[in-house]
Amino acid sequence: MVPDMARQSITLIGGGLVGALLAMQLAQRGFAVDVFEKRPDPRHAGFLGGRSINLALAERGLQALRIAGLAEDVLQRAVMMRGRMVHDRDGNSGMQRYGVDDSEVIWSVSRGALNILLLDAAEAAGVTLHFGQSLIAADFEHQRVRLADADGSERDLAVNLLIGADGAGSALRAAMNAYSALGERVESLGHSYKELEIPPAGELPAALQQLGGGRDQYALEPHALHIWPRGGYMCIALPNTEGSFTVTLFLPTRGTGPSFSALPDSAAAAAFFSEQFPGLLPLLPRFSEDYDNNPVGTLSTLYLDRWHLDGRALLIGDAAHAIVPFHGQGMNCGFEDTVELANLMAAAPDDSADVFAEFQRMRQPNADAIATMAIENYIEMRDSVADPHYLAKRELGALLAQRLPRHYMARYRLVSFTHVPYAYALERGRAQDALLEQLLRHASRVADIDLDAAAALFESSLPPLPILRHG
Ligand code: FAD
Ligand code: E0Q
Repeated sequence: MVPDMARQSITLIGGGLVGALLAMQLAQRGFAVDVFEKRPDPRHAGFLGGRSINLALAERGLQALRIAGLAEDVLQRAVMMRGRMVHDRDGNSGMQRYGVDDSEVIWSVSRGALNILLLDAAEAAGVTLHFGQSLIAADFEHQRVRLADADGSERDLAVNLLIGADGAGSALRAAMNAYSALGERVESLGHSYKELEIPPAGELPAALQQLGGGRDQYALEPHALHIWPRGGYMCIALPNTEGSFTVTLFLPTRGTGPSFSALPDSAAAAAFFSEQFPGLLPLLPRFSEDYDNNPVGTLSTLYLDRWHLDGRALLIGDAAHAIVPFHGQGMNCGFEDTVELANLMAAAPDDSADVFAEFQRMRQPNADAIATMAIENYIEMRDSVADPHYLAKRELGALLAQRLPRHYMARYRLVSFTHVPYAYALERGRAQDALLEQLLRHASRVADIDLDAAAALFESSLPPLPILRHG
């Protein structure tokens, strides 16, 4: 690059997970990047009032972090999860492995710690961060935005390229949509969530401290994502490095059965928990405070016809395609977005209209596919993980995966442990599922199935999988 050549300048709205990682990569590729983030600097202010919230990082997100040179740092602060531990009403639990071995695991990471790491990395790469700066309006005719600081005082700023990584409730999206309709559609799931916390075992009554099998300081098996599926609702728990777990209750927002509106306070909710989650409640010593103080979050899927306003403004991450969290892929998908966009921008730095259009062309079919799979995984999680037919399919799938690694790979594994496009995983998963159903129609027990015939059916019906192994 010519040293004194003016670098394209980019104004990024939102310094969350996707914004920070995108900013870093754009700076690495020579762009001048300013990030405006609504919240105060988490490195000084303390993150989210000190609540620890975590999320699952899988291969797609990890690959983006590798490309940015951050994977090692992140994994150092992550807890490995080998599978889901399913807890039934009677207090029995069983582990369902996610992959075939320990090369196929996912990672529980602290959202706050990850955000801080990404902000530090962005700054080190040359990004200028502005905290306590909320986008409140955009004038696309004159390429100006209006920002408000924490006291509400406002200022105008001239911008060149605008990118919105400001999350599901994106203010930039609202401004774009008001200027030129984006074809926005929000499908509410009708379910909401609330976070609770299982403290380290040492903080629980002595009688409960062996529940994790005496493992370290954890009250439950640390290397698992715990699920308490109950049909219309469920709880999950992900491990934190400090020995605690963050529990998330997913429940209908309103309705006559159990719902957040029917359980408005911790007194009502405690009675519900002691009936439906009797093994979990004793692990939640701060149940009442957590339930009464922590907010209820809503869950929906966002679809847009357009992610960009010609070459002037683009949406990325949740701002463009928020999904329900039941596959643990929202951040992973957003991280994949950042690599794609940074590469396209670097290849054609002066053609933002083409780059933004190409970005949407490449990513939207995949965002749509993971949106569909995330909703399907909810049904699977809350209803089926304990269902005999589902378990039989899993068992048959595992046998076929061993026997036919080039012709069968569970959809979960395609999504979580490979880089094949999400749209391919959805399509391949449908085709494989149809064959499994066909085989199980004639034999309800896996032991009754002729595996040679089953293998022949898969080989003759489906093309081989692409080369899947990552490095
Ligand atoms: P966000 O993380 O929402 O960041 C947006 C940023 O923009 C924030 O910092 C916000 O303060 C800022 N901002 C907002 N408005 C403005 C404004 N007007 N001006 C300036 N800044 C603004 N994904 C996974 O991959 N794995 C999981 O296990 C997982 N679990 C989840 C569990 C739950 C309960 C939920 C709700 C989501 C989960 N997700 C998970 C999804 C994941 O949280 C999101 O996909 C991810 O956070 C998207 O990142 P983002 O940067 O696009 O948006
Ligand atoms: C994962 C990892 C919030 C959340 C995050 C997740 C998962 C689930 C259920 C939920 C899906 C699974 N899953 O276990 O199949 O793999 O991230 Cl609810």
